[in-house]
Amino acid sequence: MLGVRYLQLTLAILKPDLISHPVHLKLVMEKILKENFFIVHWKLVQWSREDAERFYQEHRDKFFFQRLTSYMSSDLIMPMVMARVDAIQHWRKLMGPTKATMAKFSHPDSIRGLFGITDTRNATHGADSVETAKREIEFFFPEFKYDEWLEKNEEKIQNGQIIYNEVSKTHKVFE
Ligand code: FUP
Repeated sequence: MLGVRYLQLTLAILKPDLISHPVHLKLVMEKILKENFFIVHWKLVQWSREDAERFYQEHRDKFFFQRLTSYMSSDLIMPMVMARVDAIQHWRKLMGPTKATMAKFSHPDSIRGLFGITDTRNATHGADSVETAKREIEFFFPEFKYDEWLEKNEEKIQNGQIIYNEVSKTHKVFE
């Protein structure tokens, strides 16, 4: 396929408070499906402190770095690869502003506005560019080939050859 891509992939993380709250988790998963994201891969991971520090290294000089890496390695997290038209920006819009304490007032219907607890415990993460999405997908799913996946599946998805599997909670592309 030549020219502009129809689909984009992004990397989301559902953070510990969301994973440990089944009702909130279910609502977020429903929101993801309602907003026409395709769930390509997900897994549950418990990070070591070092994993969290490596992932968030761009923030190592920020005042919240210790708090952030301690929180993100405190319990299970759920990284997800999701596909959609304009996936990166759309997921960020759905999440709302980083600072959940503000989001509660400015974007009360956003995921962070609804389920964020503090500016650190802010429910979800989302890649902010294609480059970051590729790097972050590689971080969690090193076997996943970003460009190859789009190349192989984009046209099939456009033709409707995709189905959501309620058991695996992922979408499957079929022939
Ligand atoms: P975002 O891209 O919206 O996740 O925002 P940032 O990359 O700026 O921040 C990454 C993470 O740092 C946030 F998700 C939570 C944490 N953080 C804080 O703990 N306090 C802050 O004031 C800002 C960010």
